[in-house]
Amino acid sequence: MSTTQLVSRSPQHPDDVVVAVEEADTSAVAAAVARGAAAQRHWAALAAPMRANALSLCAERVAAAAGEMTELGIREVGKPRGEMAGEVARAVAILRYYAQQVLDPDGSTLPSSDGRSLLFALRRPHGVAGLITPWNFPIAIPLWKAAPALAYGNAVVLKPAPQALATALRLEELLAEGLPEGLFQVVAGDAAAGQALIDSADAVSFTGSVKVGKRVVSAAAGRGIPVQAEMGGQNPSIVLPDADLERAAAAVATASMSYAGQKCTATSRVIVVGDPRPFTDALASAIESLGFGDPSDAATVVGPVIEQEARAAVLAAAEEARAAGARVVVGGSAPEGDGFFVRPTLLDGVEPGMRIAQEEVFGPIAAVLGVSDVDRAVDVANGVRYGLAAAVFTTDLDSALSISGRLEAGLVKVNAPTSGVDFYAPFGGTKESSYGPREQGKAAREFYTWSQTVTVSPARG
Ligand code: UN1
Repeated sequence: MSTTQLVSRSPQHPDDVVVAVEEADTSAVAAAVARGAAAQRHWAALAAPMRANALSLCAERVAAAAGEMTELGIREVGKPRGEMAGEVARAVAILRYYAQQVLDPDGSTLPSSDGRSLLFALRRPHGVAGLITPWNFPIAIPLWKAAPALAYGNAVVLKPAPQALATALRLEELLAEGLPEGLFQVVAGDAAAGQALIDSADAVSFTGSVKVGKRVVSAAAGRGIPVQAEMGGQNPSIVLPDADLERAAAAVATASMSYAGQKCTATSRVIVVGDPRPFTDALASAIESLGFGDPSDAATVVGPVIEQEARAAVLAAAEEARAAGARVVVGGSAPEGDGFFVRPTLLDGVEPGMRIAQEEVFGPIAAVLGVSDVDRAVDVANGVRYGLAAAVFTTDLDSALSISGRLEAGLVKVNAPTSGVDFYAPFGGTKESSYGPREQGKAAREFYTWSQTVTVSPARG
């Protein structure tokens, strides 16, 4: 039998192989799910305070390894130091939060129809949660799925993106210090392993592209198991004439370019109401002032993109937009060298129908679209198939409230970057960006459990 090696390379130094392991085949994935199922039966039967203690221990293990995980993330996915350290801190906070959620009410009582019975509804775990995660948040996304899955009594089998495999494998070792054996397992693989996981898990949670997400959703639905998918975005930031120009420019620069724009919540369309020139100038200088280069440097905000194809896609998107009539304001080129760097790129003169304003590039590229009024801004903002995040920049409360209410986006920010989420708040989008129940916060319980309604009537009398 032939085996395939999965290789994860550092995007800033592609010769640096971070990890190379054998790919799990279909039967290895099925075996992991079977081990998870056995472990889950004991785990779900444990007293809740013991599950809470185990998750707290996991949090402490990850916290103790924070420096190491930060270095590994910088090396493996090229996330700049400040953001990577923040992500590891977020991962620890997620574990601590769900350790306590274990002890939250897990159901409700209802009045009985005869006045004598006890009627209650409670939540029960599915069994083994299959998690399929991207490389861009190599520790936070696996944990914002795994922590609630575990807290509510499930086992987890995680199939991370190959580009983030080393970080996931190290996370598996750290969690093994807090959890019973077999409860949190990582399988190394690509599409075939993902399919094998969908074929054997009891619930599937996915984050990644719309194209893959749609396949995941239909495969899981075909088996009749719960599925949620968080997919792409084409996120707008609307700038009104009364916005604080400098602050708005700084926020949009961060939202579009930090971590080289590789977030499903990144701003890729900047919709300016009125004359777009003053804001475009302010945004261009805010972008040019962002630290660009080596992600291990604490001053860096924009590091490399994940791989060669990603860099080529950014350059091709800029060139295609230019050919369609847009202007490259800054960037549009790649520096010499073997790392996958591409300069933060801002385009203006973009029309809503252009591909750059419709599809996700997933890189450090954003487009300015000028519009005449607020109604047009809202129409343009909503005129895409995605609906994940949107922002409005204004100093007028009425505008903020009325525009927020008209935006087709799961997350709306007023005077704040589209990117950046609070792990204790519901997270997800609308339209083609998301499918299924919300992630994170208390909302996660709905996905990782099912509801059972119980009636207990008196045996006598
Ligand atoms: C963030 O903006 O902090 O894959 C989180 C992504 C999103 C997470 C964004 N699911 O980029």
